[in-house]
This record gives sequence, structure tokens and C-alpha cells, in this order.
Amino acid sequence: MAANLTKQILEEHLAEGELKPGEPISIHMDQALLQDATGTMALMQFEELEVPRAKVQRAVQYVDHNVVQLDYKNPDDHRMLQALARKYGLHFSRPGNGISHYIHMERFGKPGQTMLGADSHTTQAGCLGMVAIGAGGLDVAVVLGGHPYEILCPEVVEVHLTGALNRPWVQAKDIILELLRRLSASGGKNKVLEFTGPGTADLSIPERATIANMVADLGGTAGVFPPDERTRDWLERQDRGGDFVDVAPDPEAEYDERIEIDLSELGPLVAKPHNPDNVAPVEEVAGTPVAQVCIGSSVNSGYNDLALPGAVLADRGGQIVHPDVAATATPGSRQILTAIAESGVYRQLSDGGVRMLEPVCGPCVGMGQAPPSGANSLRTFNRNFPGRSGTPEDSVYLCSPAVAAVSLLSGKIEDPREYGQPPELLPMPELRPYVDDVHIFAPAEEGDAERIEIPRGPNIKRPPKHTPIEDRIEARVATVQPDDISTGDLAPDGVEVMAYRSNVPAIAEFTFRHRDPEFRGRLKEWGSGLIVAGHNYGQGSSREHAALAPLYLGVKAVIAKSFARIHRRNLIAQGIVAVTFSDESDYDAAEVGQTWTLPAIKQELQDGAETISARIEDTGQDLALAHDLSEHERAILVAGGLLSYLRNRER
Ligand code: MIC
Repeated sequence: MAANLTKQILEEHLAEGELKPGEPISIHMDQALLQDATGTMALMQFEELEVPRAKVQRAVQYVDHNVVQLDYKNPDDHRMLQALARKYGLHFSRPGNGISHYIHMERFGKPGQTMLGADSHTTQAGCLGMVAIGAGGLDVAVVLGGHPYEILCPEVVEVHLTGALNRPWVQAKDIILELLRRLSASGGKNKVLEFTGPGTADLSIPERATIANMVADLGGTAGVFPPDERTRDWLERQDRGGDFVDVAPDPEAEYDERIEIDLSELGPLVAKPHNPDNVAPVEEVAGTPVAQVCIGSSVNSGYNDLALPGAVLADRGGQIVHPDVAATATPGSRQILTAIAESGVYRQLSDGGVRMLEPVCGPCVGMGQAPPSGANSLRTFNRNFPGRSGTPEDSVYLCSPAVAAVSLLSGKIEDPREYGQPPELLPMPELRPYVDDVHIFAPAEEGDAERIEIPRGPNIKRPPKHTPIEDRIEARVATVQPDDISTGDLAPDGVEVMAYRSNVPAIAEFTFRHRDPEFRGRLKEWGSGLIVAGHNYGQGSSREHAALAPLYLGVKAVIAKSFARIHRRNLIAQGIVAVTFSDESDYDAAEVGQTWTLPAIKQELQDGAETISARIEDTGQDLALAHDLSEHERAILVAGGLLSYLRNRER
């Protein structure tokens, strides 16, 4: 059978299972990516595996998220991570180098390889033809420990791009927004999107990166652009021509599904609050006042993304960012920062009144630059979940750099096509001179590693302990949540909360703080509880704090209509039962305070029972709950979590 590229890569890395969509498989990982906000817990869990050295070809610890140093907490984390990386064989990218995904694409991504990253947008590396998957910190720790990664074998969807982005002001961001419009935020679940067709050839690597990054926002497992001449050229400019690998889908390769997009027909799109899939044509929202315009983030912080707004400002002869607008720009990496500084783009933006930020995730994760209250913010970012910006009642619109560039002039969302032809961009200087890895520190030699002491600041607490499951679960419903709850509702973004990423007891205090402020109080009073939720529960980020905090608070099980892939796995890895309603209407029977029992949970998991029995004690209603737990996952739950499971297995 003619194999697509994803299937070939998975085949080559298959450790266990059969490559049939929906079947549990495990895959060997070549590379691992960690960032600071997830890396602290990931590496502290790695320490518990007692493996002296990370066992992947390349592992890189970045610092790009928690970079606001309001006090000692974040710098203490950075210091600990640097020492852990040195000791355990990871490269360490110092703060200021740039956004993990952007640097990884520049310096480490390699066609044909696999990567697991403790960040949902790890998918970005698929722009170079890798199968790159986002996961919770514990799963990444386990991969560093030399184990393969467990996942359901994904379907492979061919996204066939025809035509070209030849309409003025239409950009790569519009391609992924179009996919979000068509498929929704959960439409990519358990799917890898492989991009084919003549339309891909014209897309630069950063444009492919924009698309592959936001495959995560479709709930997708990965996005893969088979490598081509553009990939080769990109790697050569990065002084990494030797990393090019000529892998490709077989001629007439088969796919599980096919989507076609004619790029010549696309127009500029905008995702309205509060979900990346709430997509509308720009003309529908044109005229909406905005108090803030932010350009950058892992999806749109490449040279052209910044050069276009720079050129728009310069082209308008002295016009500046509208007085009622605060505008920011973030380069993706030190390389991009140097390029815009040398080409003059930095000056164009700065002269125009754009606030220039350092190369980090920044406002995308609410790390500063929160918008004013009661106002709209327009951002070239990938997510707009409620409150993510740091302002509780925020209203964030997502768009391309083209829409952002024209809107910052008027203080309203504008249709860029009204502006005639786009201006000439200042050309990018030759890349080669800026390629330098002096700020990415190699680990210590193995012989020296043992002596490295790990400094831990007072905010750093060890991960919570796991306890084996009991024969039955009896607990009260601590909250009932609607569809599309994001991990940001559970473990919020922003400077204040994210500073507790290495302190689970402290971060737990913020769980559901906006959605259900009484939730924590109930759990403290009752000692344990259950969460009942709608569809796509736990969408968005990979942050395992969305499972660690409930674990710490005593949550025993989450019963949802459906789960987002990474969060479901994070719950299981932390020993929290994640099951679904067989009959979705049973969700309507759930009320806070009811006592539910799962009377034979341990036995049913051990036996591999098809359904899990449950009972609402208050009404006497019996429920049959469904699950898609693999044999391993059932064993993980019985052991009380992935670490205990691995420990038991090794005994
Ligand atoms: C995100 O974009 O939501 C984040 C912040 O990068 C997260 C990681 C985190 O919460 O630390 C992600 O995408 O996984």
C-alpha cells in the first residue's frame, strides 16, 4: 500500500502496536522539547525516574514563557532548569533567545524525525517534515527516561492545497483559520494533517510553521509538511544543510480523509472571542474598535510578519499607531530580532509607536501586556480563550499580521483589502551571519554531571505523590462544567498564576477561579470530588497543572461528554479516572453536591470491562460510562499514575 509520509515516519519509529487508526501504539521519539512553564514539573518528575541521562538524540529546555521577573519565583525556576538540563543531558536555551518553537525550527528540527514536546504547539516542527506531538510534562519525562510515547494511532488527513496565496493581504494564518472554521477546535482530534498539493510549494518555512503550530488548536496530533526544496534551502541558510533528509509520501499515497483548500479563493479571516474556531471573514467584524494590537507569538513572529506592519507604518508617511491603541511586536527569536534590527524594520515599528518586546511568548500567555478592561484586543496569536490575556473579562480577536498592520492605524478592525496594494517590505538581510548557537548551552559531560547540585528556590515544591486506586470511588460532584473548557480555566495563564508552575499546592488555589470560585472550597471541605463536563473538556494547552492541581485538591474522576487528547492523557498519567457518558443526556442529571459512586472501578479497569458502572446515589439513577482506555492506561490508573506504574513494572 502506498504510504503517506506520516505513516512512514510512524512505521520507522513504532515500538509497539499496529498502525491502524484508533489502535493504541507507542512510538520512539528522536527529540524532546521543553519550555520553562511546563519543564519544571516535567524535569522534577524525570528526576523521580532515577535515570542519569536523557535518552533521546536531542532534548532542549527553553525559557520563553515565565520570563517576567516580578520576584524570585521565575528566576529561581530558570536557575533550576539550567542546572537540571546540564546534569541530565539537555541543551539549555537561555532566556532572550526566543520562542521554543521558533528556535527549534531554526536550529534543531529535522525531516523524518519524531519529537515529543511539553507544549501543545510542538506541532510547529511539522513545518520541516517531522511528526512533532505536544504532550504533558510527565509523558515527556518518561520519553526522556527512554520509554516510547503511547498514543492512539492517528488517522492521516491529506490537506490538499491548490492555487496560491496570490490575493493581496491573504496570508498563511488565513489557511489555518479556514481549517479551524471548517473543522472546529476538536475537528483534528486523533488526526495528523499532512499537507500536499501545489499550494504548499509556495509557502515559506515560517508560513508552514504558522499552520503546523495551530494544528494544535484543531485538537490535532500533528501537522506534517513533507520536505521539499524550500526545506532544503531553509536548512542550508541555517547552516544545517546536512540535516536535510529526502523523505516524501509515496506516489499515490493513501490517506484516511482528504480536505481541499483553494488558496486563491481565501480572504482574510478573524477568530472572534473566545475560541480560535470562532472564525469569520474580516468584513464581518470590520469596524470593531480595538484598544490593543499585538503582533508576534510562536505563529506570527517571523521576519515578514513584522516587516509588513513596519512597512505599513512607514508607507503612511508619518502615520503612527492610533493614539487609542497600544501596539506591541515580538520577534520569534534572536535571529529575527537581529534581522529586523539590521534591515530597519525595528526602526519602522518603533518610530511608528509599536512597543518592541523581547523574543518570548509574552502577551500570548498573558505574560504582561494585558489589555484594558472592557476593551477589545486584536492579536496575531493562536489562542483567545477567556481570560488568557490576563484581563478577566477580555475580548480577544485573532488575525493575520496583515489585518493587524492596518488595524493599528485606525483603532478598528480593518479589512486590509481596502488599503489597495500592500507596501514593499524592507528586504531581509542575509541570514547566514546571524546563525549562532552560543546562547544555547550544551549539557555537562557525563562524568561531571553527577557532581552538579540542583538549586531549588522556596517556591519550588516536589510533584504530588500518586496513590493506587481504591476498589470503589465514592465522591461528590464538585463542579459541572459546559463544553470547551480549556486548560486555562483549570490552570490560568498570566504572570500571577504561572509563577506557581513549580508549586502545585499554590497553583491549585486558582483552579476554576473564574468559572466556579467555590470549587476549591467544596473540595477542601469534602476531601475529594468529581468533575462533570461537556464536550472537548481540557482543550488547548498541554499544561499538566490542569490535572496536577485537581489531583492535589482530591479530584478522583472526570466524567465528560468528550475530552481533548492531551488533557485526557494528562489526567490518566496523574491517576485521575477520565471517562465519558455513554448516553450524553445523563450529563443533564448532574448537580453539584450529589454523591456519585463508581462501585467497581478497580475491578472493571483490571478486567477491561467495556463500560464503567456508576450511580447517582441521590436519585438512584444508574449510569453506564464509556471509556477508550488502552490496556496500559487501565494499568496506569490502577497503579495510581504513570510514575507508579513504571516503578511497579520495574520491580
Ligand atoms: C499555550 O500556548 O497555551 C502554552 C502556554 O504554550 C501551553 C503551555 C503551557 O501552558 O505552559 C501549551 O500550548 O501547551
